[in-house]
Amino acid sequence: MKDFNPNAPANPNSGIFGLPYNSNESEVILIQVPWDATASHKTKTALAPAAILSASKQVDLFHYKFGNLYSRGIYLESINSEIKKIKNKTSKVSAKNRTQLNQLTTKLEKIIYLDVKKILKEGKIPGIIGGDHSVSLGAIKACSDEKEIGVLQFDAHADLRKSFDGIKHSHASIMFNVINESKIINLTQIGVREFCQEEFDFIKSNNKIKTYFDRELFNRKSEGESWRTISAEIINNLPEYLYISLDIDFFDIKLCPNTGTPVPGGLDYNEFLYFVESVATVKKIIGFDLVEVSPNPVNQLDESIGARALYELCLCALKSKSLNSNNYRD
Ligand SMILES: [Mn+2]
Repeated sequence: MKDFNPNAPANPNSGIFGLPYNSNESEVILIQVPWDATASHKTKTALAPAAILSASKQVDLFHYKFGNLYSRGIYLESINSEIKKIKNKTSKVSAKNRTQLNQLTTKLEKIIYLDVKKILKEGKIPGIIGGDHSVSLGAIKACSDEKEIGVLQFDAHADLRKSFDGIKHSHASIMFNVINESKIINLTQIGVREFCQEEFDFIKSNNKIKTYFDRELFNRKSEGESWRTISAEIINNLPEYLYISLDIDFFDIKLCPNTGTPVPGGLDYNEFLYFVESVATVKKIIGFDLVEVSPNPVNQLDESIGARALYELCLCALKSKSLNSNNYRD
């Protein structure tokens, strides 16, 4: 700890973002889930936690809006041995054996659920580093047991398919499963720009879901509405307690060229920062995840953007937790 200089390059033996804090000293606890068994395309999402950890050492700690909030501690747990076991088993299962794959993903969900539950019990903020988008389910279930939460999903896709390719817990069905299996009171989707009719009909028929399609956001901005006005409208309709799920493909493909299903469009990075920082000053973020980052060994762009977006989520969650003197667990 005494060697820590927040202005200097990260010590190679330091923790995530070059921070010196241990688990006891940290209010944000990150869990890594190197999992891509349900990804549609060949991606390297399972390699994301390690690549993000490595890229995180380059992130400057001082934050434009929140200063040195990192001093409240961010800690990355080592990979849960149970997750390693499931991953090993999965690698031996034929991709065609849907029954077995569904059983293993259900087991994984329970492990994540228990890990997140434990972090919440300690009054801390859990953050999940995926992995494909299916890793969110256990975390959201645990958070929705704790508080009446809404999920704020940043994603190019609606992820509301009833099942995808015979896989119940597919990345493409994550929010369908969240709606049906967790206790969330609201799902707000931002930036969605690829979806099927079944998903569109589901959005329109389910009053828990509010989707701000990418085209709608673009059109409103084009016709003169400010991002401030649009953000305020969205944020005013959110419940008090939130879980944020950030799929990296939410951003324009120039920021995540290696992700499994990139789609053109999406918000600018600064618009994202403006939005989540606004959320952090009026709502309480009790948990979050970053998913679908697919490392690119050539330019390391996806993991560098991912590390910065993750840092932003950590600080926004910390900021939101200190809104008043009460701990969010009341
Ligand atoms: Mn997604």
